[in-house]
Amino acid sequence: MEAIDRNNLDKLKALNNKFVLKIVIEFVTLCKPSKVIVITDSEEDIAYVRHRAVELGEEARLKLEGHTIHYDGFFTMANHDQARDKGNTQVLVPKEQEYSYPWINTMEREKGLNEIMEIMDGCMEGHECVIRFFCLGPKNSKFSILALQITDSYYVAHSEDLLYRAGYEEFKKLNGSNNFFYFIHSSGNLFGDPPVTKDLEKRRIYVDLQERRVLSCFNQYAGNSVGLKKLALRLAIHKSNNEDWLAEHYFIMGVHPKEKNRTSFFCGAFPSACGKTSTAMLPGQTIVGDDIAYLRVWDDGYAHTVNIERGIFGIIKDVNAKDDPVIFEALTTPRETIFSNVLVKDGTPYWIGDGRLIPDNGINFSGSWNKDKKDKDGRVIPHAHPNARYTIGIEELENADPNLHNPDGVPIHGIFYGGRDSDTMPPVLESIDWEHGVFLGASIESETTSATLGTEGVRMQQPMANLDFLVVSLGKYLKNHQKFGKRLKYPPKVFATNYFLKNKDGKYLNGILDKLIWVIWAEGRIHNEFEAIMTPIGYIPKYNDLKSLFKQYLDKEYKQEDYIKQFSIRPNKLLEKQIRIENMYIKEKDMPAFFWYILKNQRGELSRIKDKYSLEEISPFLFEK
Ligand code: SPV
Ligand code: MN
Repeated sequence: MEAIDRNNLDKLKALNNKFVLKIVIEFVTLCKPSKVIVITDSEEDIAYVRHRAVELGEEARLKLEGHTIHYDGFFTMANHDQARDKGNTQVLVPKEQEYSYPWINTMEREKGLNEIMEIMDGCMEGHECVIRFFCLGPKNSKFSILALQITDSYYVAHSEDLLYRAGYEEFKKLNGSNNFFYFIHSSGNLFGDPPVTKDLEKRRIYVDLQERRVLSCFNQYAGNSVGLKKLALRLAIHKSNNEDWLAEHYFIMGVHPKEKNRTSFFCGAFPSACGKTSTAMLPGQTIVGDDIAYLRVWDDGYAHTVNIERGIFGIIKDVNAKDDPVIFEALTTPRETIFSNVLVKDGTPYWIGDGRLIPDNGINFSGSWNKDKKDKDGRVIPHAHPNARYTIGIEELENADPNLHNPDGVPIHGIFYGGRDSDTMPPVLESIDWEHGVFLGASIESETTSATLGTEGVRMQQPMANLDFLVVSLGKYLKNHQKFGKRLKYPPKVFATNYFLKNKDGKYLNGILDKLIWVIWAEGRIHNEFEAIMTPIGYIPKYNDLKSLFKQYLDKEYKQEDYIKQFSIRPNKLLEKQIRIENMYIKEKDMPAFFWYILKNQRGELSRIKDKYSLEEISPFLFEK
């Protein structure tokens, strides 16, 4: 290994871990970088990463102190690297398991490894290879898992500093064991200024469960490249579902109702671009995490959870002073922030829905841009990508929860599951018990967004908003949820939310900040402060409670007619949904029995009220006793 000099080799050797050395040797030999740089937890090493990302052009400085811009590859509106590539993400499994999970892309392990090793042969030629060590979760915590990242992208390495906890010193404490995840990433050959991946057709993300590693190449978009994010989530899902804990696509927030002097903690799973980060960042509340959580049954009878990250890789669309005041403030003040795939004009970033005048021209993800620009297929190129992102550290924020690094995590009192659903589910609904909550999470449907490649606006099942990352069967996953709750003395209350209901003219029935009211109502329910109305699908709020919450929190007059439109039960739509859900789950071989029991009961109840009222929309008042 001539690529590594004495100093860097010594840093590796100091870990006293033969597994780390073996992995580094294997992949440096395969990928053939010109130089290997080992980054420890020292300020100096971390500053070097930040500096090289700019020096090599993967990031460029913006006007405000600490702000940089990064672009991912773009050829046309249909061919780009601006989102997660689900199609080329494959789970490598033994031959006999191939295709046995209908919702998971699987590939025979040996075949997949041969293919990707061939693609990765020489993929780092002319690049520096960065070796990094992180801790997924707080240090000295039962929850946490260590992770090794090898990448030839300084943007990836820099993003990981903002998003994860340093782990070089933690690796020393492993005492030579191989108890860690590892991730190999290469952007592949680059072209242009800024340098982006050239041969996107070679993009692959292969999840090797057996070796607890993910190999990812010919991409830069963080959802594909940053090993510790969704790639590690997939490995953690495998581990947790074969043990007794949960690895979830959850935010974690502290909810602080006015005049109550108490904090309740909530998790929430929403498919990408469906209001997840903005819920966790609601005004007056605190954020522990916005994307990935590990949960364990704790001695006090509650589920405890930690954020495995310490930063946010958030979507930057419709973030403006009015609708998302906390994030907007964070993004328009000096601090270490990486913007990606937005428009830059005179050193200032602009994104979709930022409430400012859009400049006529500038630099964006397609290069030099003007307002009439179209791609080769004649499609209009917007000024910023709808899946444009920002990366910041949570501690930077005023609303950071003080428990972010608590090794015991926080006790969870409630869980939200949400989707982008224009016509079926009410804005908020409470489950009857834990199993019904698992059912609610399992039956989330959502219209596709720009966060993944492919057509937008297609209704898809999104169990626990985690389907994209599942590497075990849905049946096994749901049974693990069921069992987890059964072991808790105080299982969290589960709520389904829907921020995206529309009226017949396609206008949203709710304002963007209305979600604060659903959150505060749910928090009150945890403390038995509000009554609720039982419907065939679960509990919904009473009008008078919402009316006072709207007044108290948003200074808004909440009209009864709005309540009726939003909270009416739609038997036909709901029955159609039940059929879609059944059609999906019928394909799973090992579903838990409670799921079918609840589905059957609900269907019976919905048919009954459909016959009783013969109405498309049944007013919530008709269910009030
Ligand atoms: C998501 O899409 O759910 C994200 C961003 O959190 S990504 O890293 O692309 O997964
Ligand atoms: Mn996510």
